[in-house]
Amino acid sequence: MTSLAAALDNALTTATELASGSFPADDPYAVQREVVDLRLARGEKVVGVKLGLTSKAKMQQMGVDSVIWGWLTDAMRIEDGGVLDLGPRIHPKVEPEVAFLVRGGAIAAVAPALEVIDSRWLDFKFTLDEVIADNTSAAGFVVGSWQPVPADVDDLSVQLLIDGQVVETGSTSAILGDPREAFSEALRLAGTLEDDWIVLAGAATAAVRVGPGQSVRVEVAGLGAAALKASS
Ligand code: 0L1
Ligand code: MG
Repeated sequence: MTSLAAALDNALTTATELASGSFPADDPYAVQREVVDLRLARGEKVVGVKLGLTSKAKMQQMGVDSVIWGWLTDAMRIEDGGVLDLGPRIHPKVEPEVAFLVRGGAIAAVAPALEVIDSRWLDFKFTLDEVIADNTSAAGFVVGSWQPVPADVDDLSVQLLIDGQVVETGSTSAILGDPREAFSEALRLAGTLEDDWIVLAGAATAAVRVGPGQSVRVEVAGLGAAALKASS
């Protein structure tokens, strides 16, 4: 086990931040796998994968031109309308996404989704290698009702609401031009996608900090909504 994986796992389980630059990471995806294996050793199960940095804005911010990916586990899942426990979080943010359901290595259905990201790095500041090692900041997710994939899934309007107020608006086109591209990237990067896994395609807008007691909702035109409530 690398010292970086151990430090990231400690940051996760104690909700404390690590200072960027503290550890070298020769192979950030190998460290990421170690971090996820520690979660699996505690009884969690892989339920899918997520894509990150799928919008041009986020890629430019990190100075990269390709997506990153990480693992989703059952412990990260929050039921639609359920509670995000802020107790074990450091500085959580929410972002509006779409999720795909996998069957036979292909897309079986789509749903509106929320991702909760919570970097284990101090002040959400990190290098690309560091955020990859940190399982791409994955912390939680909500998936709404599965729907057949509409023909215009590449340009559906998306709204993120906090306590009933719209705080971000965007389009599914912000996700690699077409969120189905994110599914293809997930398949390419993960090598295999198992039946009933969830693929979180990436954010349609910037992420927004979520605080105690806040209600968070994503609305995707034609797909419906998904929601969570942060604990107080
Ligand atoms: O899901 C994401 O796009 C997050 C990727 C990591 C960068 C971040 O934490 O903002
Ligand atoms: Mg995301």
